[in-house]
Formats: sequence, C-alpha cells, structure tokens
Amino acid sequence: MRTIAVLSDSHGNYSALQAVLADAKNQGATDYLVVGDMVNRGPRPHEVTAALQALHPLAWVIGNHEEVYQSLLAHQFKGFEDNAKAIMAVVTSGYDRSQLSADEFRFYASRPLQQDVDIDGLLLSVFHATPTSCRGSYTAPDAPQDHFDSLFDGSNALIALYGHTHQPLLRPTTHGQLVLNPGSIGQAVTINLRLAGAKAEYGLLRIDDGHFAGWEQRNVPYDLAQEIEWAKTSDLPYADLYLKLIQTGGFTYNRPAVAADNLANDFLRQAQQLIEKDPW
Ligand SMILES: [Mn+2]
Repeated sequence: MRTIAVLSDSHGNYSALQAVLADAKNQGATDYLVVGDMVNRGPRPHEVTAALQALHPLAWVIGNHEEVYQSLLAHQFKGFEDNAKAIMAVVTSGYDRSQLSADEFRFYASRPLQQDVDIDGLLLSVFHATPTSCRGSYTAPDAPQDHFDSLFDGSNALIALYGHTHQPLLRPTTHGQLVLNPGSIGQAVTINLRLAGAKAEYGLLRIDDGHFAGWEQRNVPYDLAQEIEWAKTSDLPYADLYLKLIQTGGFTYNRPAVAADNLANDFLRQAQQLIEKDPW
C-alpha cells in the first residue's frame, strides 16, 4: 500500500506545514506530492522549503506565486505599476528573496507546470491549476464539467491532482477519471465562515498495487498562536491581511484591500526600487 500525502498552497505558513507533516507521518505516509504555491504571503518561506525538500517528493510543480519568481528572474515583470496585486507580488517576492537562498528562489522558479507520476501502473497527473497554466479560474470548484474532463486531454492519467483554489474537491469526469484537490495547508479559505476554522488542509491518496484505494481529505489543527507571533515579529508585508485570513478562514487579498495597503505603506515605491535593484 502506498499512502501519498498531497501538499498544496502552504504559502509560507510553516506552523501549518509542521502540523500537516506530523499528521501525515502518523497516518503512515510513504510518499509526497507538492502541488505549488508553497511559499509567498507567509513569514517563513525558508523553513517551509527546507522541510519540503527533506521529503524528496515524487513530484513538485510550480504555482502562480512561484511563477512570479520566474518572471522576476527573467526581467519580464513589467507594467505592474497600475495593478495593485502585481505591486503586491513584487513586494512579497522581495520579502521571500530576503528569506530564501538564491538556490531556493531559483529552485521554485524552475519547477515544471505539470508532472506525470506512475504508481505501480496507475498514472497521476500533477499540476497547480491546469496542466498548461498555473493561474486562472478554469478549475474553480463551480467550473463546468467539460473543464474538468479536458484536464485529461492527451493524457493516460486516471487521477489529476491540483491545488490553487484553496478549496478541497473530489470530482469524477464524464469518462470516469478522478480530479482531486487537497485544499490549502497554509491559507484554507471558505465563503461561509461557519465552515472555516484555524486548520490546515491536505490530502492522503492511497494506492494498493496500482489500484485506487481511497482519498482522505484531512483538516489538521495547528499552532495558530505561534504563526500569529511569527507574522507579527517578522518584516512581513501585508501582515494584517495574512493575520486576518489565517484567523478567520475568509479570503482577504481582494483588490481594494491590497490597494489600500499599497497606499498606506508606499508599496508602489518599494516595488519600483526592488525592480531597479534586481536582487533576485
Ligand atoms: Mn495558487
């Protein structure tokens, strides 16, 4: 029996990741898959990276937040001045680069968009949002069925694993494949806050001799007080939005809130200086 822990969207929340990895070990995890957006927004990207690398995951794909690193390294992050969330992407990447080594930053930027993983003849397809893009709302939980069906176009995989939406999902396709989303380790969100809680989400995929043997979506409590303390005692930009999200489970990084933070903290200027200094 293989018990595969599917890890996505830890977003620099090392307190949540620690709880997830302890739980996965308790549950008998034999393997790990990393589905992207493991860093950015949270205070401890380096600790997250070291813990994940020590697991030697079977696959590790790029998320949209890490794709920003790629653009910054390639000097292709242009025209951000009029886009509040693009300004935020530069500023939070600047924080991450101050915490990560040059090798770690480049490691994230060089992850593939999609990876196939063969488990004793059962083929898995691993990607952050879709096999060809790590951003957008194509695979939102309420997306039409044909979007989920098309994730297997040109593929022999029977199970697709993705993240990005921060919302757990199990969805069969028209042709009997299975689409699974473990939710978010570090920034689980929900529209109805009564369904939220200070918890870390991940998934356990069990495969017995090449046959699907179960999917378990885990909700793990973690040391929220420690994470709050780390966020408050670091130089984390947009810390108020981070703290509010992890405490309520409601999404906080909407455009007006980010734009207000940009104005209050002069983040446009900080972003411009970062682009000029080119510290990536
Ligand atoms: Mn994402």
